[in-house]
Amino acid sequence: MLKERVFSGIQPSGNLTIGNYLGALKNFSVQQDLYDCIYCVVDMHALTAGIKAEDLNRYSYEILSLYLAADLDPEKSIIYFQSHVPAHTELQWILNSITPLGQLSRMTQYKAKAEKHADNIYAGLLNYPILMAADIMLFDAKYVPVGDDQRQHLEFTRDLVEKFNSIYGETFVMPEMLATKTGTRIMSLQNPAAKMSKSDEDINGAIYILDSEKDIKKKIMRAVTDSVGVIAYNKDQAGLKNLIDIYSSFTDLSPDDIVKKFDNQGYGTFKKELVEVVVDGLRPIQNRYNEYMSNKDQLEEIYRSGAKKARKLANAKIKEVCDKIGLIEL
Ligand code: AQP
Repeated sequence: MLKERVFSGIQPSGNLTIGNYLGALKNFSVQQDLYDCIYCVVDMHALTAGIKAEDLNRYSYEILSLYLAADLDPEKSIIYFQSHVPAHTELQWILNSITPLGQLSRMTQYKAKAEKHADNIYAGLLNYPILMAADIMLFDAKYVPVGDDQRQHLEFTRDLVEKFNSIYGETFVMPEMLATKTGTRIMSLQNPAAKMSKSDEDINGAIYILDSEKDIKKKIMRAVTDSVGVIAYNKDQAGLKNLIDIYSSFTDLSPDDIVKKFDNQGYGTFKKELVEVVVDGLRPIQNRYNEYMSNKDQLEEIYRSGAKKARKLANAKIKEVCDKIGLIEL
């Protein structure tokens, strides 16, 4: 029986955080044994962040290496760079034409980023969700393993699937979110009301996957908590709740187990143990990452072969779409 398809991607717009790891990457390798998986480095998305050319290039290699270090296996999954498969942007253009502008402008991520950079908002930022929808629809992905922060974009994709199918006839598979237990939304260590992001200007708000032990310790010990002074898991102690979520995601202990474990202990003791949990959790991936980064030939072989497989699938889908919308076949 054919396995159901999974598609996911991470944009090379900065150093990956433990939010990216716990919300997305950590689950990728588990899924590759259960599903037919496609994991993309969505480099075209990163252009919407106004990134410098040398940074885009470096982060792209870094993310590919992190995929492999997180146990993604090119023999089991298709791993490639989005820009190597032009069908992504081709489908995006087609979907542009059935996307209501009002819906795009109401997207939370767009509003948050537009507010941050009010002086230079580009069309790419607004159109980002359409490209994401095209990524998913191009491969008829049934499941999309993304963090909770991307839930709205997935709903948007579902709307486009429904709309296209109702105008042109059954063409695309309706995708669903493949949710994770915890780690679905890791928040900034400095502002628990904002999600932890790789492009956050406050580097103390994020723990990066490649951070040194010293930096991880510094950031966790300085993380914002509260003056209640009791270890508990509730939304009124949002900073602490976030730290418990991080602990839980790395250890698979439930938040309740963690609260019990640290009953009657201070925040300092909890934070010190959290440092160990995070450092131990990241060490294997950090070690393997260095091995992959030092072998660019191997990386090239992997992304070339991935692009070839992805193009074959994507081109067949684009052909079907063009036919449905009335474009003349060459
Ligand atoms: N804080 C988070 N908690 C849980 N999951 C998260 N993800 C991102 N941040 C968190 C998940 O990581 C995957 C990759 O996302 P992306 O790079 O394509 O875009 P993003 O969601 O916009 O990630 P960032 O880190 O916030 O990037 P920037 O700062 O460039 O916008 C997704 O599956 C996402 O859910």
